[in-house]
Amino acid sequence: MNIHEIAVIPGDGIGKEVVPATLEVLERLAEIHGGIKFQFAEFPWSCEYYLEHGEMMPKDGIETLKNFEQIYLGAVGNPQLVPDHISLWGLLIKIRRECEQVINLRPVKSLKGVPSKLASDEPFDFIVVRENSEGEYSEAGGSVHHGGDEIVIQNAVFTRKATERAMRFAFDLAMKRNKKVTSATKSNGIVYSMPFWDKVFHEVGKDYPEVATESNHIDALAAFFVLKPEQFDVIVASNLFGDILTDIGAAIMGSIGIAPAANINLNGNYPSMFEPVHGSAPDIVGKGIANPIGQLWTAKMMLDHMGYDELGDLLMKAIEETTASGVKTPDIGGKSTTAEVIGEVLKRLP
Ligand code: GGG
Repeated sequence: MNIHEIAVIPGDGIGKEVVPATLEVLERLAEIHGGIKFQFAEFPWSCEYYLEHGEMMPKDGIETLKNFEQIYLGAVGNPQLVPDHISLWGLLIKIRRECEQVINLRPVKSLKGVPSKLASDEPFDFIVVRENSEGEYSEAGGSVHHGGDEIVIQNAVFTRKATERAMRFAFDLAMKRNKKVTSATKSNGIVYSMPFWDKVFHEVGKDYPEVATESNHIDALAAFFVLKPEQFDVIVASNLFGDILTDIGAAIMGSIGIAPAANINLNGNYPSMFEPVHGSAPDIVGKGIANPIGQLWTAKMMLDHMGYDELGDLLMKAIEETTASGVKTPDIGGKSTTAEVIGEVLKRLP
């Protein structure tokens, strides 16, 4: 029996509802496989933990996580309790950085039975490669003249190493898909980092002559997400642009409740982390109607990453059969609860 140790961080809000619900599905998939077992260790790190301890995770939290194969996370943030930048940098971004999860992968795909918000019914299936280690998410900057005419400077950081790494990842991925990469830029307005981004994109592209390339300014690209998403294959974007684009991606899929994400450690020296795109959704906490599909699809990404593609495919088939059957939470036009969706997915596994 192959035992896989997974660190589980439900986090805040609906993370505490969808994470435990989906663990049951992962356990069932391990049973179907027959030769593996997931050993889940749950950590209560969250905004409530911060109120009690003055920090989002203990001092040795990262060292603890590094002992696990993967990290399975729900949602982070409760602005009623802790300012968002403290909770995000104290947990989510801290883990991404310290576990060297340098690529954030976010599929954007139309799902059977989920009404798209778009005018056209044409299916779409693309993936955003988000640079996950630097860019606009940086600690570089500062502020002066507090309380008066304040001056605040926030620097974006773009290194050759991380930019090229994200580009190469995107091109390698495109080689396994439909051989097209679109770069999200804004080099007409942002005069240092984005022309550099374009230059690296162009240079790396030369190593992949079979891959078609295009560069779109982020504002136009955001509009194309809505107007003609079927034209995309792989998109490469900086940290902030990728974050914004994938919320639009989730919206065109039908709901932010169904969008998955994976933070990938490329060296295999530390765990990768799997978390849905959605946040803690305080408005629906406790109602039992949080959509578990984003978390389940995230579990599929974790299974694929671990080399259990056949289990990931079984899970995805069960998810699509469930949404197509009409067993759906209200955000995607149904009347079902979180538990009912999970029950239906379990029923549809062999
Ligand atoms: N599911 C993880 C989560 O709670 N994300 C909320 C969020 O604001 N994330 C920002 C980011 O991905 O950079």
